[in-house]
Amino acid sequence: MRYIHAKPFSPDEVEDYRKIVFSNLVTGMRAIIDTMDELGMAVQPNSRKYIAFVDNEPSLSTGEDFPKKYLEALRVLWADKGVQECYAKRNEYALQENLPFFFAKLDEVFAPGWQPGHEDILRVRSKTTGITETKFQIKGDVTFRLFDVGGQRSERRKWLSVFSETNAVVFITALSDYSSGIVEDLSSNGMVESLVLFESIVNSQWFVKTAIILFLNKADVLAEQIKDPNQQVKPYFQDFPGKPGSYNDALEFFKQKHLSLVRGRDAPYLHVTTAINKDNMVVVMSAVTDSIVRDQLRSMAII
Ligand SMILES: Nc1nc2c(ncn2[C@@H]2O[C@H](COP(=O)(O)OP(=O)(O)OP(=O)(O)O)[C@@H](O)[C@H]2O)c(=O)[nH]1
Ligand SMILES: [Mg+2]
Repeated sequence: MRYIHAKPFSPDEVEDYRKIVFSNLVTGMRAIIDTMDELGMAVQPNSRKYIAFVDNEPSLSTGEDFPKKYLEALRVLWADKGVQECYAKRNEYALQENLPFFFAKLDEVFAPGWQPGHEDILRVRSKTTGITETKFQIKGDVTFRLFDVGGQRSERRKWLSVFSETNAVVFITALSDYSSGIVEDLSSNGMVESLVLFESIVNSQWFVKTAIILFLNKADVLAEQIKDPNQQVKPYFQDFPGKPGSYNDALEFFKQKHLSLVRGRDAPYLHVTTAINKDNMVVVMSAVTDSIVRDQLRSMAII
């Protein structure tokens, strides 16, 4: 949203993202190593000495480059056979998915003076806690106030505080979650969790008159994942009638799963999205703002 509406990030914000990239790399690697421990997997003997690095994540001070000794440690660990095998099972352990992106440019991010660009910031994983508000001026005269809330279970009790002033709700489901656990509880299926939550939001008394906009996001991840013989839809959703390996069938199935939960109200606006693809989001957000503005005018009986 910030990129689409040309609200540049301040130097402080860019600096915060830069630090989070380092943290994402170290924490991500630690999560893999911890998972390997649980699974009784081990890194190669040559990699072992580097584990202490990821166990002790240093906090960076402002302007401080990523510590050089971590470059070697992270490079060796990421290349480790056991680490790669464990990462390949990431859906079972809710491991973050931005690691290949940042590990592929390890030298670049460790270079002195490196700053994250747009593409990098879009890839940063930073859990939202609390509620943040951003204002956008749309098409000159309409002001949008966007409230971003966190999706994890512990965050949801805070949602109520913004419900009463809401004209539209954007609900985002990660399409790729059908085969994965969630961080809070690995035995829960991410897609089921999302569907249950969507059902309660879309049918909530709070939102009877509110436009609901459903994003089926991470379409790019679904397209890749569906090619993996170990991540077919059927083992997770017995009622899946589509062809194995078919992106379109999977997409249609998850669309219908969501829409079938809507009771006694207008169907939500639905968009298939890839949030890291700016061109895609420009088109989607333009459609979304149009529908919100139209709904508002209609409710004021202007059209
Ligand atoms: N490949 C891909 N990655 C995505 C897409 N959308 C989000 N991500 C990545 O998913 C990760 C999570 O993004 P966040 O914005 O932190 O997720 P969130 O839904 O706000 O999570 P909470 O704040 O905990 O509710 C980031 O690393 C993003 O780059 C997508 O469409 N495709
Ligand atoms: Mg968030």
